[in-house]
Amino acid sequence: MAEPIRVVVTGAAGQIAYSLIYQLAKGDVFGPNQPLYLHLLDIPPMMGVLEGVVMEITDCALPLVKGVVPTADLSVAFKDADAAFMVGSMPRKQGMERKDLLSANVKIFKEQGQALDKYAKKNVKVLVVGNPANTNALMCSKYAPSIPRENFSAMTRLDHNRAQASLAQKLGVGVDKVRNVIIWGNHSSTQFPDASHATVELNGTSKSVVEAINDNAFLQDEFVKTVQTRGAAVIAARKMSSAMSAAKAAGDHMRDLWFGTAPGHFVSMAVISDGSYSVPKDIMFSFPVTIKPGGSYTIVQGLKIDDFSRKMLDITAKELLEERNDALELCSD
Ligand code: NAX
Repeated sequence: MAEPIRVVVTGAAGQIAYSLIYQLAKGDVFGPNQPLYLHLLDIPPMMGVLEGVVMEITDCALPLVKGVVPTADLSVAFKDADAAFMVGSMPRKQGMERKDLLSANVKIFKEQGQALDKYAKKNVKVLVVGNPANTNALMCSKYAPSIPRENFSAMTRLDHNRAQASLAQKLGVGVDKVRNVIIWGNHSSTQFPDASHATVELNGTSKSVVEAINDNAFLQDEFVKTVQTRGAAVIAARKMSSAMSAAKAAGDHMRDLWFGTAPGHFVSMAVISDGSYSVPKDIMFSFPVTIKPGGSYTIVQGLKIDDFSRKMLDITAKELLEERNDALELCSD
């Protein structure tokens, strides 16, 4: 059996972590032959709840789990980390302005970036889930200069999975028959869910989703809005935000970083922009990517961007630039 790896989950007493930890512990993400230590970070008032989570992990009796380290100490949490799921963040409270929320999170992700820099392995893979995820990932990476920027990404996989499932429903096919949807930009309501490069397998042959649906008004309006507002729809129904599907998406994202994407498939993840598709550089922007085993990703190049898509990409890029500039201003305080 392989040497155990060290996997950090922050926000470990929260609801996404509750679903995520089980997937990690049973081998769904790093494989059924990969033992691991779970490093579970939360804030001091949550240590009691976290103790209950640790009891449950023990009671699952899962052989891949070689140890569990519950902690509120960043130096313990990030020590020798191979992979980190950054789920914990400051939630928006009533009366809180967007800038107050950003300010609280810049502080959290600055400290956690510094801890990653100091204690984690240099090849650690860092996935930021906690919102505002793109800008939190950017800040985390900024304060971890000894770790390559390409090792940081933010999660838009839930939006990607939502888009794929929504198209499959519309087409009346299984979700596995639809591939290569794209989420561009921010994990926020400005994201651009794009079906124009997606394909669907119908009766054994691959066809463009645009042709199969043959309804541009639907693809540019209802489909886009449904995916953009799906999180709010879940909250309205469940009275709590998406957790099971968010944890599944985080697992999908990290598994693809670990094992690579299947040939001919691309997935969406927010990575540092290199200027592809005329997106401003140095923001964490969700692009279509292919990934080689071990986590080296390539932004898919050469996709045709029509006028509608250009407008949508520019809107979400503008929001990310504003978030980045606000965050940078807050750090200089
Ligand atoms: P919960 O409120 O259930 O859990 C968050 C946990 O984080 C709490 O236990 C809290 O004590 C902890 N925490 C807060 N500050 C911390 C810190 N400085 N260090 C360590 N832990 C800390 O939220 P949950 O539903 O699990 O959501 C977690 C985050 O994911 C939120 O920011 C949420 O907005 C974000 N989401 C991101 C998604 C994405 O697609 N990128 C989708 C789902 C989700 O909305």
